[in-house]
Amino acid sequence: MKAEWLLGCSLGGSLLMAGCAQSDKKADAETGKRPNVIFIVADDLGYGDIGCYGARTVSTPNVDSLAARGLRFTDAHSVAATSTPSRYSLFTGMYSWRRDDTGIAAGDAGMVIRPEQETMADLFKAAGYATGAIGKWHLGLGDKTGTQDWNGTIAPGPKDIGFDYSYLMAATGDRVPCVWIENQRVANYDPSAPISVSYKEPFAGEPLGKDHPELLTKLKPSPNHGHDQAIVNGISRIGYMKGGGKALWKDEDIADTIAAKAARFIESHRDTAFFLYVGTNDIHVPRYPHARFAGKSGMGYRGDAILQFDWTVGEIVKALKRQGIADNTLIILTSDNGPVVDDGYQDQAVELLGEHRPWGDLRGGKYSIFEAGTRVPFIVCWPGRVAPGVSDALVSHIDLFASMGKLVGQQPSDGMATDSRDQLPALLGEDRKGRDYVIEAAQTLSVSDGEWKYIAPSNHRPYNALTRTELGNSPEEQLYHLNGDIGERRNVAAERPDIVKSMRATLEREKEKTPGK
Ligand code: NG6
Ligand code: CA
Repeated sequence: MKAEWLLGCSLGGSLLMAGCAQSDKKADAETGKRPNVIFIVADDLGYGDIGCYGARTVSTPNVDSLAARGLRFTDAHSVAATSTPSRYSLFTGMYSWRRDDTGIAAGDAGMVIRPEQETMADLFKAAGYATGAIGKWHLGLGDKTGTQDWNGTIAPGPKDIGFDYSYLMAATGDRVPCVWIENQRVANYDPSAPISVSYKEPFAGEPLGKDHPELLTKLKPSPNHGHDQAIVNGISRIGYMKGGGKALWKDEDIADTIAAKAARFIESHRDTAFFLYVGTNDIHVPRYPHARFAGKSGMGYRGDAILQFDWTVGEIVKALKRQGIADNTLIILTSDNGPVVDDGYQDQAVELLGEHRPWGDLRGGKYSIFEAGTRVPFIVCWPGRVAPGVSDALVSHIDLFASMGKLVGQQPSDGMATDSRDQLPALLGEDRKGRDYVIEAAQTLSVSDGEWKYIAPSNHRPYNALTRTELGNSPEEQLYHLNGDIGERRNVAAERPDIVKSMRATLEREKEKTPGK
């Protein structure tokens, strides 16, 4: 890691850096130069799912207030249309599609980001920040698939890629193991119920959802979606699991746990600069919100989960205010990928959707190369520094690595984060243009410059009938004029071969870059 101290601390050793962090704290608070940084990454929250992005039938006052005090981006993108590749790119500043092993990770996957790869957490740590990761992980734990010791220390883990503290779900709510993992050990571990996990075969004597629907007291899987294996908390999951006892999570308490752990991290680091990643479980399936929210949106559990997400945001902001550090904390709120309505459980999301449009005016959704797959809510709130407003700048999660590096005076080491560019001026509202183009990934790749969007041909199926998603795959090249056709309805590739040619070339140039170069 190369240090580039912009903050008046040109010191090398980590001890000295820590001292520098302390002594400059007051000055930093005054100048707003060394903010705390919190990333709130929602799961599957769509472009149209929150009030400040146009939702009318569900109310999100806490997110809206963050947007009103901050900068709301209209053209911000995750790198990929599912969680693992999206988060991989966000943390590493490398395109997930340069590797073939960044697809949706199983709950017993090994670390997708290896210890030798630099992450944004490493960057903050080198700048003297305390670092924490709370909530949804989905980037693998341990060395190799299926080899974790769930009854001991799981290593390598977040500590090896820059996070001092972690309190995580290994994968998703719908995947085993259904336990919290704190600093790489199962939290509230129950020695009377040793944990075994398998994605290959069931454990003798453990009932499965597909054979025992009568045990599915909280949620049943949607037909043909799977999610009918291990049963935990009256909900069947993907994967097999045995044991856990009192360590097993209760889905209705997951948001409370995440909010409480985030608040505790904030409180215990009020006197140190910190970087905190909060990955919410909301609004991923299984959606089973706390009774405080259940039935409150009128849209079923999906809408209730949006309310619960909004509440979580409010709790984080409240914790900052209680500590008097809200003005000097930079919050980035975004989503890992676009929305999906039925993603595997009978939660009435489809039936009760009504007028609500999770994707806003965009086409597609989670899993799709159309805009709704990766154009995501993105709010930057830093009251001490960023003027409130709306920005149409073209921005991507890929640039958070280099931009945060710029913010804290660190550069990636050679060969690291090579796809990431410093876009701090755009993130702070000082540059209204942003990137020249963004590249998005689903089963194929696309490139967009904000006005035009080119989708590379793909022989994958065009439609996911289970989730009712238009995936955007076509054996033909596609070109859409987003200015005027934001819904990607009219393929104008044949009319504009000049633009097709230049965008195809841009994509090819990016693909030819060697990772790490
Ligand atoms: C899919 C699951 C879906 C969800 C997704 C991951 C099936 C049929 N569907 O494979 O329910 O878990 O993976 O979502 O198994 S993500 O947002 O974490 O990427
Ligand atoms: Ca997701």
